[in-house]
Amino acid sequence: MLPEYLDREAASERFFFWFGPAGTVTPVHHDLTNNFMAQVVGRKQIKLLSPLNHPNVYNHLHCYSEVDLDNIDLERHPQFRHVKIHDITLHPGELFFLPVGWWHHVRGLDVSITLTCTNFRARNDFASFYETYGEI
Ligand SMILES: O=C(O)CCC(=O)C(=O)O
Repeated sequence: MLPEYLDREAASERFFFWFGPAGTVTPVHHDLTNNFMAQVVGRKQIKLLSPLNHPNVYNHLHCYSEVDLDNIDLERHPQFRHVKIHDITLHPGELFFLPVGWWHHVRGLDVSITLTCTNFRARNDFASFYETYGEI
């Protein structure tokens, strides 16, 4: 439970369970919390983009990008050519710290179970002052 970092009392509301077959995709977006991603079963591929890429990711709606990372169309999204993508594979038993604002596209490489923990002891609600909530 990582008591130095996570608040056990808050786990039931701020813990997320991701379960799916190989090939399940969560399209590129950023979160409004810091996350720990705990990989329990199977592997996950994470394509990670720093928040510095924000002007080039075509953030058309809330925290989502218009760009399909599986099929990048540079004619439609020319600014995306400036984006650096970091490729990470998360294995069972690994814990990944995903900082708030980092863009991520996630694919299950196997049947996969991931727990996402946002129940940090430190303040972790960055949604309340997120100005681009809704259509932009
Ligand atoms: O594990 C996944 O498929 C997606 C997790 C994710 O995108 C998130 O927790 O924000």
